Amino acid sequence: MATDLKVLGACPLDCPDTCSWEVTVSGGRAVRLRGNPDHPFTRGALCTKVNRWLERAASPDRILHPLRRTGRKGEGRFERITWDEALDEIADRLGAIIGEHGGEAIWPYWGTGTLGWIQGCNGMAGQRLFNVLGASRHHMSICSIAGSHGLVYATGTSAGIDPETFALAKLVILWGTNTLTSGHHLWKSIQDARRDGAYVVAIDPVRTRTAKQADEHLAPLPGTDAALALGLMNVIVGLGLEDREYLAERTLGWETFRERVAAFPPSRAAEITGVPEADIVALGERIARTRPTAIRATMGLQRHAGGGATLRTLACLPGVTGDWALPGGGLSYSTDAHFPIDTAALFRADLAPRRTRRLSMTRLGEGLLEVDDPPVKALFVIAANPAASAPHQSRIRRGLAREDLFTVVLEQFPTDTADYADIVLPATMQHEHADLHNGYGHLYLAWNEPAVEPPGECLPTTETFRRLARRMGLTEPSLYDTDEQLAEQALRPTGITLDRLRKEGFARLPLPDPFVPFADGFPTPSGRLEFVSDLAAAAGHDPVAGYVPAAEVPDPERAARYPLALIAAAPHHFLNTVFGDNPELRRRAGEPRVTLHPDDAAARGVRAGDRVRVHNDRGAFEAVAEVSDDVRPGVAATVKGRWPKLSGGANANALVAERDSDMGGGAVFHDTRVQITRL
Ligand SMILES: Nc1nc2c(c(=O)[nH]1)N[C@H]1C(S)=C(S)[C@@H](COP(=O)(O)OP(=O)(O)OC[C@H]3O[C@@H](n4cnc5c(=O)[nH]c(N)nc54)[C@H](O)[C@@H]3O)O[C@H]1N2
Ligand SMILES: Nc1nc2c(c(=O)[nH]1)N[C@H]1C(S)=C(S)[C@@H](COP(=O)(O)OP(=O)(O)OC[C@H]3O[C@@H](n4cnc5c(=O)[nH]c(N)nc54)[C@H](O)[C@@H]3O)O[C@H]1N2
Ligand code: SF4
Ligand SMILES: [Mo]
Repeated sequence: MATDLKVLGACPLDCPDTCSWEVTVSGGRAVRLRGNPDHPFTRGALCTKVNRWLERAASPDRILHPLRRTGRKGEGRFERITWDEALDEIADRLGAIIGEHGGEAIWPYWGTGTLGWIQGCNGMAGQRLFNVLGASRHHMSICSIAGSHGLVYATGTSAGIDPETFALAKLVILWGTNTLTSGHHLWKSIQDARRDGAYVVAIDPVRTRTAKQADEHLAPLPGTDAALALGLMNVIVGLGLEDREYLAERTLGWETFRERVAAFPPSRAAEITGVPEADIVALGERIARTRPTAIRATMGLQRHAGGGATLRTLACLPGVTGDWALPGGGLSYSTDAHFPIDTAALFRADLAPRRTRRLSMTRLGEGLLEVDDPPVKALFVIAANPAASAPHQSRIRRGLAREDLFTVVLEQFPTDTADYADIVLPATMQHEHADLHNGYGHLYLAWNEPAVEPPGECLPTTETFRRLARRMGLTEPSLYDTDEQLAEQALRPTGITLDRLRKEGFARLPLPDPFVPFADGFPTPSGRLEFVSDLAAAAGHDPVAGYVPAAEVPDPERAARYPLALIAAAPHHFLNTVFGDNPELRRRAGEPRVTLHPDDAAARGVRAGDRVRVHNDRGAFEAVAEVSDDVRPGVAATVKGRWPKLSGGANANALVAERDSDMGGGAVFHDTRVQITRL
């Protein structure tokens, strides 16, 4: 009797936890998927979403063959074609476009469908080919970049503390992060801390499922967190409990920053944030007297026009208290930058004829409708669903509908974006291809070994681009590197070999445990935590860390027309738009909803269960109203990830501006003013 085979892999989704998983293969079929019990962070559990992975892989909707459009753009009508036909057509069209407009008329648009270094957006699979063609460069601005930039000005890197050290904290602050939804494995470390007496505070305009589990919840107005942080530091300094030795030895610019802190007494912080002054004083005192204090601040916090400054200023708080020096103290954002992956070796920028222009992921509408010289004539969408996930939906749709745009979509499912494709290419799922991953919420690398043969004619992204390169007659040898060669090149600086990773499935970075990242200084120009930064000044920012207001939320004119600030955060049952079409998860998630405070609902004659229209001058979506003081007055809460075509044609991104945040050109998803009207 054939025995079942167990194959180790990793979850590819854009989630900090990057779970290690084990696929059971029987008779060539994947019959079971579970979390790896031996992985210290996964601890045997996946999540509500990925527990349905194999069901998703076997879905009748899965795209299994290349397709060519037969209907109008956006209609989603296609005919099956062969790979040969698809590659011929793509090679011909690209050749003609390059001949007429040059390589920059091509935009390879990678999304976060998989974070892999080989198949996914971290490694920008296919980038080498696009370099050879001289294509425009893709700026991955959609998710975390503003906060990363802000942290670099303060601590020299976006890589904060190891989330596993939260188990050692005595005070845990969950700041603009919904742990139990958007990366629940950290909760185990928080529970460990709690068993040792730690106190947990959530700071979120919405009383999320995480905030409900916390000991205390503060609900600031969206985009005001830097003012709150300054108020808290003001309380600490007022008590004389700042860590003077740490400030003298490990930080730069304290004298100047202290003046800024002095300008934010709790009364002023209360006025800006809407958090009661007494609560700010109480939390400030608690932080002042509790060592170590661990702050978890993730991407939700920086989806505002002042998002970069927010993370920059939050990172100053553990500098004032000296927490950065302690295991279990400091701030955690994304551990990505701790992984010394050789990106230069992977991307091979040297293959490009010259340094080409960069187009921003969050400005797709602009890129397709306004960018000229040359205009974008060919769009490759790779593991992305911008018609659902990127800002200003109606503009994106107008751009995608351009008859003179040649769009190729590499997809697993018939998304709203795929509906606009000229050619759809069928993509493998994670258990069908090889990939290399790192967590951005822990310190482990993972190797994902393919467990089964791909269904139908699905191909991994790397193989798709190898075949296209061959079809285009390109001779650059590195375009044909195998997945294993790519992984070896990427891994070289990590000190962990592919052989070992393959054998063990995962490996922690060779760092001390517990890991205190800045014990020997910060990777800033001064080697210290920089309250005042020359780099920030040179980039046109305030040299001193501080509070930069959001764009729409505090704008009185906009507030008069659109009185509610909309937050569309991570949904519990979907991962961005992945699983947004899964019947069981949709059933559990229920209809699209928007939650209003009872006062705001009453002012609009809205009762729980009413159908409402959420709208502003950019667009609208429909939802069922939920009335609850889980949201603070003035805020309306919904989630991202809904498929427009399954939700009446639009989702929250119909209302979001195509605007850059203060740093890095990040997106401003939670900086959106709206009105809500009963239907
Ligand atoms: N289940 C699930 N998990 C996910 C995802 C998903 O779609 N579903 N998405 C993944 C991805 S791509 C990412 S980037 C991460 C994102 O995960 P998070 O970083 O957690 O980001 P968000 O869900 O956008 O926002 C988190 C919380 O911040 C709050 N918030 C919004 N604005 C503000 C503010 O101005 N101040 C404060 N204090 N709070 C604010 C929101 O109400 C929300 O509860 O999660 C990943 N994990
Ligand atoms: N309103 C609002 N909008 C948001 C956010 C928010 O907080 N609020 N969050 C933003 C954030 S943080 C992010 S990261 C973006 C995400 O936005 P995108 O990067 O566009 O990600 P998704 O919408 O999840 O689309 C990913 C697609 O990749 C496909 N896919 C998955 N794996 C593979 C693969 O191996 N190969 C190929 N070819 N395809 C694959 C999936 O089927 C899916 O359709 O959304 C952003 N949008
Ligand atoms: S989505 Fe996150 S929690 Fe769920 S399996 Fe993937 S990595 Fe783990
Ligand atoms: Mo993200």
